[in-house]
Amino acid sequence: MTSDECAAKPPQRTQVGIVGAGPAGLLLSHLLHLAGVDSVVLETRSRAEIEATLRAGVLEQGTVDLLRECGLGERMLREGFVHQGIELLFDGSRHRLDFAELTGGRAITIYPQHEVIRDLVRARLDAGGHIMFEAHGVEVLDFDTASPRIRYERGSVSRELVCDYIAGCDGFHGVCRQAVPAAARSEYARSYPFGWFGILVRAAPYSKELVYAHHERGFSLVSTRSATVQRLYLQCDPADHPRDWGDERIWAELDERLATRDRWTLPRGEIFQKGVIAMRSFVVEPMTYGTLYLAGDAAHIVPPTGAKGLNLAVADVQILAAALAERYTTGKAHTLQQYSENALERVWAAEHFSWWMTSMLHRFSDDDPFGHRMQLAQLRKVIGSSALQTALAEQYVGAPLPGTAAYLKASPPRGRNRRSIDRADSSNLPG
Ligand code: RFL
Ligand code: PHB
Repeated sequence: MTSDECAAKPPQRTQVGIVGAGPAGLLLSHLLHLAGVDSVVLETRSRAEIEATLRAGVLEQGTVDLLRECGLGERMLREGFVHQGIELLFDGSRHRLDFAELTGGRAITIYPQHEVIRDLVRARLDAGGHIMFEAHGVEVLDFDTASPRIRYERGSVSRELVCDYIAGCDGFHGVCRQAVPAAARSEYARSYPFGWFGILVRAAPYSKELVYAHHERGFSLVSTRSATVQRLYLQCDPADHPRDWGDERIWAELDERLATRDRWTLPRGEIFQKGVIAMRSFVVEPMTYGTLYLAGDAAHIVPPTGAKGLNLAVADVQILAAALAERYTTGKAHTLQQYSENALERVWAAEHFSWWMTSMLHRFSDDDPFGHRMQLAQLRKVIGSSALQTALAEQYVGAPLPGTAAYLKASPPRGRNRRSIDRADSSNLPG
């Protein structure tokens, strides 16, 4: 542990115990801090690891607005790229969707997830926040009571943190969702018969905006990370391994799938990272049990085609932080009890959009020419209809976040929001 990570002895009590230092857990901790609510974040990996994990790139307008409003926008606004549209490539031609025009000036920002993580970690540590990195063997306990506990090990020392609430922000493979009794949760899932093979290339940007390409050999996506690093994806077999994809095969496949009548090709660059990503849709309902609240990938997964996962995690914790802030400020639990219902509305809309984009753009089976024709008909309809273009654009840039950060302005200065919760008013407890 560095002094940076946790200056004092690990706390034994906090208001909100947060499992997972991904975007959901860290942003929740930051928003709660701004609302005067204490939290402790427990993360199984090291700071270096979480700051180096490459994942999302696309931030919705509402995500950008929230990060800016809560003081996290400086580097994002300086280093991120604002994109005012995307392109759909099919049947040898590129077609631009102008988001700014279709959505009244809304846009997306390309700013890598690990940079968001770095900004969040820095902000929490600068504010004296507690992030317990390398906390192993995390167990969430007693969350069917008003005094839930989190047990964990750090070094070889076993510790316990008593909380008012636990936020399960530990991603799809975390322990929090699994800790909810099976009979108390319903899970809805779909896995797709393909994966994405993702690479990072040292090259200048290949396109001004992201290109989503439909091809009979499979989907591909041209994205970017910076002026010198580009992110490309190819639909692949989910069982593929990076060793199956030599550089020559990658470039040949990209040449074929991205070929246009005006002979667009990608100049070669050094490929310095390769990986295979599974494609899955998943939702658990409800997103709460007792004093345990699930947020982000712990509660739902989308295939990356709609670029929604990180943005949904942000929306969840915005709703949850506002509800917790209200709970501590007014003593009322009503909004908190509505958390799952409120969050799930946006979750299902994003599930539908991600499934629709995935279904429209990927090859589903080797011998389905009818399916291929249906996809082309759908893509032509989108391009030919301003109503469909608008529908796609609105969903891609994302609906505004509910009541964006209004509670930040309303909340009292830090330290004055310590109203203890009324134990008798634990109406979310099971039984
Ligand atoms: P995370 O990021 O998985 O963080 C969970 C954290 O919890 C820790 N953890 C534990 N800690 C303590 N105890 C335990 N038992 C623990 N178990 C796990 C983990 O180490 C981790 O640090 O979940 P979170 O915070 O909900 O954030 C979700 C996003 O990471 C995810 O939805 C996005 O990356 C999805 N996604 C995209 N989302 C977008 O909005 N826009 C995009 O452009 C976009 N592109 C993508 C993506 C995801 C991708 N992959 C790799 C699946 C592109 C790709 C390729
Ligand atoms: C990315 O840049 O990683 C990215 C962009 C758009 C997506 C998915 C991933 O839909």
